Amino acid sequence: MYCGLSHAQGPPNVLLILADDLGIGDLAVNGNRFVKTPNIDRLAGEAVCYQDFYVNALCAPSRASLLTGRDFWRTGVSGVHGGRDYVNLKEVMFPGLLQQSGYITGMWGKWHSGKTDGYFAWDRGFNEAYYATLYNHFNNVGLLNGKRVETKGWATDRITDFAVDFIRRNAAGKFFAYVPYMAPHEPWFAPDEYTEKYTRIGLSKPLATLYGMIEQLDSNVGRLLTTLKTTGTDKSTVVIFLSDNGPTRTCSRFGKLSDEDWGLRNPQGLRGAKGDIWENGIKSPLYIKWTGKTSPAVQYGLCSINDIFPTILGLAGIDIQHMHLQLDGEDLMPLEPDALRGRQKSLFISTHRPAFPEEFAQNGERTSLYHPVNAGIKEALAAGDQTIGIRNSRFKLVQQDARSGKSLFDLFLDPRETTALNTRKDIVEQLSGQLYHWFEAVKREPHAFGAPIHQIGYAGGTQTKIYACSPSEIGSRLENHDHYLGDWKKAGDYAKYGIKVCTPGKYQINLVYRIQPLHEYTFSVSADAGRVSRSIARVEKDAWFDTLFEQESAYGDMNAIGNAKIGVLQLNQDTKEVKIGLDKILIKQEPPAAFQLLTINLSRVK
Ligand SMILES: [Ca+2]
Repeated sequence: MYCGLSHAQGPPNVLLILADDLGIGDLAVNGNRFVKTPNIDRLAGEAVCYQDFYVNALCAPSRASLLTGRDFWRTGVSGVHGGRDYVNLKEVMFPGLLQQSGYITGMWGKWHSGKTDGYFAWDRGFNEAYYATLYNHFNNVGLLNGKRVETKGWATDRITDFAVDFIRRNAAGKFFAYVPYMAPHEPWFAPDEYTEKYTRIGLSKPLATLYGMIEQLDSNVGRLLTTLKTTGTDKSTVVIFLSDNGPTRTCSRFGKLSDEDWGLRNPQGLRGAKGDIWENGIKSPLYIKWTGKTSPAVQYGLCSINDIFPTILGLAGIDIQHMHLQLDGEDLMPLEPDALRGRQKSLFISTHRPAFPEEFAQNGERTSLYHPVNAGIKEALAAGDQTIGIRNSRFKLVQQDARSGKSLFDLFLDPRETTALNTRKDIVEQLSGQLYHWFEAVKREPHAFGAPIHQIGYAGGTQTKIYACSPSEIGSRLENHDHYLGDWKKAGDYAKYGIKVCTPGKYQINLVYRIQPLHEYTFSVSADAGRVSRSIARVEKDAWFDTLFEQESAYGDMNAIGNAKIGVLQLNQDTKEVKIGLDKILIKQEPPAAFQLLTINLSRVK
């Protein structure tokens, strides 16, 4: 007996459903006038509904907190791309703890916690996993337990297929099924049979498509819930539903939603959108249902995505006290009305990237994009420059940036954050003190703001890829982008990458890149005392071993991307770093165009 619930049959299964960029107001149950979400509405009607539930403002930060139970900056995640989306390998993720205690664990969909060997779901506590490539909503190509798989049709349907099959196979045992859908993340796409009804009633094309996508997501949630019934696991499974961040107003396919459409998507009129620390960026539905054990209830009281980790481990009956995990989350048990009433808690809120200090900018260094954070920069990060906030049971203090100062809102009276209170300096001072103290502590965490350590020859693997946008150090002129390291223009430019050599040996090094005609670049790649070098002057096409690279939509035209063999390097057990240097550049056409480095591919050779 624990959490006040009878527990004769042992710990329950857990079905954790995560929507992507689904706003609170994207559900009919929450006041959306047009979208049809009967399955999620029914789930909400039967579940404990948490009204004051917060997530982080973007995808990778929320997934980091979900899986580790910690404020995401502590985990090494400080962005959604540019190498900032890897959860440090020393961070403990709860699926591994479930697995160790006898659960069979599975995950299918959007991982977004690291995309190279060692960081994938199957490396981090899942018995089986499908890594879906972002954001290919149709005919998704991904990795199933590390092997390339081409799925057909709508990704939302295929993700459900994987989960349904898993639940059927494991119905007799204890399972944890994590279903992080990619819907309704933009670009918005949906089958005609879902969108037509919305266009027929006069909704705009973008909104009709979005709502079609949400309805398709909803019917797939329905399939999951039906599967629990048909497999007889309905009463032995806790269902948890949430989103990872607030809604977006802009879609790459359709542009920005009109004011009218945005009003329909955001019926509560919350301030901000995905990416913001305003309420609409960070509020999410949270529904938890255990058939036969929980009663439908509306739960008030502050809680956050950090709480999911200890709650699931509590449900599973796993004692984590002795592990000293330093979680920021707390168990939400008991799943009963009023359980959180009077909960004294402060939530710390931050946007994804840290703001660099002024002196860093004055030195002529890059301050935008994803410049690596070295020890000096980390130490110099100032709380006063950051987009951060703090929320207690009633008040929320928001610091948008250094210039705008701090604004205090009474969310009890002003949930839309329309009017900053200027008379409560005492509360501002108190919350601000807490907030700044938190930031100073977080920034000193060992994993905070670090670059990934690339695992070379992980689990005996022979082929490994380092994404060029995840360096530990770069020459100051280079510019690190979402998916490539750009602006290679001058001899002396360099990038370093942290590695761990799991399987020592000789590795063939290839560079994958974009190059402009009439340019010639001589690169060297070095590790320890070894060094190989050669020039690249065109789009070469050496043998590819990539399985995800060409599928991630951001990469564009593959004909413009080269793959050149540079040479063979010995990597030893104690090799900690690979360095790419631009030794010479020959430009036969002005103005010079920048070379873009996409990946460094390593293949072990006999
Ligand atoms: Ca998201």
